Amino acid sequence: MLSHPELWQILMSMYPEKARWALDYKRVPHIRHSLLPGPHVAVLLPRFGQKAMPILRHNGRVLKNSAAVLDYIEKTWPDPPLYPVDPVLRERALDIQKWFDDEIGPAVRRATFHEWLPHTEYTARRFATGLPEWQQKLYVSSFPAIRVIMKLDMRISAVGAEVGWALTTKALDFVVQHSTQTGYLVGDRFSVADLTAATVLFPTCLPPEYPVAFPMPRPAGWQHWLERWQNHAGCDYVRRIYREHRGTSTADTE
Ligand SMILES: N[C@@H](CCC(=O)N[C@@H](CS)C(=O)NCC(=O)O)C(=O)O
Repeated sequence: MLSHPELWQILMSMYPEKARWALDYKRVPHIRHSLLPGPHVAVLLPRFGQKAMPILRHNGRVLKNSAAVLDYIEKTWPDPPLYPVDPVLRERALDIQKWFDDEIGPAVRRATFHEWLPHTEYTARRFATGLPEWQQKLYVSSFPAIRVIMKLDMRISAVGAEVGWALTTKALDFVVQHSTQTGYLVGDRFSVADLTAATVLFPTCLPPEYPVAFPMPRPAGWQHWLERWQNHAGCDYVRRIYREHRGTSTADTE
C-alpha cells in the first residue's frame, strides 16, 4: 500500500501554499508538518540538507522546490490535471510558473516583509498562528534575533521594497491582460499558471479563501499596501481564482 505524502511547510508562506493547493485540488490525503521560521532550520537541514519549503516526501522520494513538488504531484496524481495537454500551452504555463516563482514571489515577499518585520508581536504571532499561547509568547520573545537573520536571508531593505511595489504592479497587470479572453492565463481552463500566480499574489489581494487567517489589527504599513491594490482588476482575478478553484483541505493532519 502506498503511504500518504508528507509536506513540510510554513503555514503563512506562499510557496508551501502552492503545494498544499495542488494536493487539495487533486484530493490527495496528506500529512502536513508546519514549522516556525528560525527553528525550521534545525529540523530541515540535518534531515533534507535544505531549509527552504515546501519539501514533499512520498514513498522514499524527497522533492524540493515548489515547481518540482508540483511536477511530482501532477505526474503521480494526474486528475484533475494542472498541466495543459497541448505541449505548447504546457510550456507556456510552466514559463509563467517560473516567472512568478523566481521574480515576482521574492519581490512581493521583500515588499511585504519590509512592512511586517518591524512589528515584532504582529509578525511573530502571524507565523505562530494556531500554536498554544505559551509557544506564541516564547516565539515573540525570540523573534528579534530571528528577524535579523530573516532580513539578511531575504535581503529585506527599503530599496527591495520599492522594487517589490513595481513588480507587483507588473504582475497584477499581467494577470489582467492574459486572462481577459478566457478567464485563465493559459488556454481556457485552470492550470498551474493560475495556481502559481494567485498564490504568489495572495499577500497582495488577500482572498478570503486563503486557508489561514491573518491576525488583526494590521500594522499601518501593511494596511496601506493592501489598500493600494484592492481595486486593481488583478486582485479580482486572484480572488476569483481562489473562490472557484481553491477548494478545501485534504490534509489528515495540519
Ligand atoms: N523557489 C523556491 C522558494 C522557496 C522559499 O523561498 N520558501 C520559503 C517559504 S515561502 C522558505 O521556506 N523560507 C525559509 C528559508 O529559506 O529558510 C520554491 O519555489 O520552492
